[in-house]
Amino acid sequence: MKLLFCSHLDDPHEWIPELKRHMPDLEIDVWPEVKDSAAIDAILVWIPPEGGLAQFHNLKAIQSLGAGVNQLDLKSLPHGVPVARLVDPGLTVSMRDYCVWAVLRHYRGLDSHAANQPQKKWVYYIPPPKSAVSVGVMGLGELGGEVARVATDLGFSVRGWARSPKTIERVACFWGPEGLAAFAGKTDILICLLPLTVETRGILARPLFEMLPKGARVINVGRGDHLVERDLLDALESGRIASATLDVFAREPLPPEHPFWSHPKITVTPHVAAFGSAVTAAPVVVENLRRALARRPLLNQVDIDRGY
Ligand code: NDP
Ligand code: OXD
Repeated sequence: MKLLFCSHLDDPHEWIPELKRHMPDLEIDVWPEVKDSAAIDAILVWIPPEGGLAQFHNLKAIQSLGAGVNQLDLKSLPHGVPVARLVDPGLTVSMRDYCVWAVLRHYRGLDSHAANQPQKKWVYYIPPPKSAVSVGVMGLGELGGEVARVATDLGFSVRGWARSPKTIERVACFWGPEGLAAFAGKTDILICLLPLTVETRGILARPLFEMLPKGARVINVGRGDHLVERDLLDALESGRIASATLDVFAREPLPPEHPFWSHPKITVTPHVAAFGSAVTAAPVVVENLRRALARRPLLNQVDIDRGY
């Protein structure tokens, strides 16, 4: 089995020993050093190399280095080659931690305390009981499902929204476009953990903001193109949305002149909500390489038509 590693973000020196530990006879080329493109059986990729993947005629699998796969431009990939998104226990833990941080920060009013400090203002703020605050998670997959579960463990009232019906203990589940208004109507802290697809692009926009209770908080850890930026700025201005924590942006890195950087109600983090680790992800990737060799369906295989 010959694998091509292709990423400008992930470190091959971290990945190669871990992959080989689980598959000692694995051969690995690191883009752009490809000796023979016809010899490549599988690719482990964040963003496809220049020229696309059609140059690899014998690909048996495309394994994404991201949980999201929109950056692969699914429709441009060689037809019939299975694609898997990354499900990595390490990635899930880091996303869970980030969302806990963002939710508790809003809930405990930590931004107000930080703003009061330079003015030496001693302002007592005791939040309402957690059970009176509702956390709404859009996307109840690998990451959103875990975030919803941890939010219930913290004591919040939790609701979730997905594409298909779901049952998660102590989580009020809603689904489909017809379930969106009921989901949003009682969501105080909204977390977007959707994949970016034709259906979800631009979903964080005025119609949804108007469904939320006035003063709701928005946390976007999905993709930048889920958000209609102008609508968020307007909603913050009117007070419909009280504040936003944004980890992902339509343009990354976020350009220096972008208004989000200096907006007092927006917290920007540079697409770091979750990070995978070769140590925790390699076993899953290697299992998929074995499956590809045996021409068996991959774990976490993407439905190309659905887009995730
Ligand atoms: P999954 O594929 O496991 O879950 C996706 C969830 O979204 C599913 O519950 C799915 O519903 C739901 N969904 C998809 N389309 C719709 C729709 N049209 N309407 C309602 N619900 C929908 O993905 P993950 O949980 O692994 O990852 C989610 C996203 O998180 C990634 O695609 C990526 O964009 C983002 N991400 C961001 C990171 C960061 O650092 N900021 C890191 C990693 C991921 P159903 O269950 O019914 O199929
Ligand atoms: C991912 C990401 O999709 O890091 O994994 O955004």
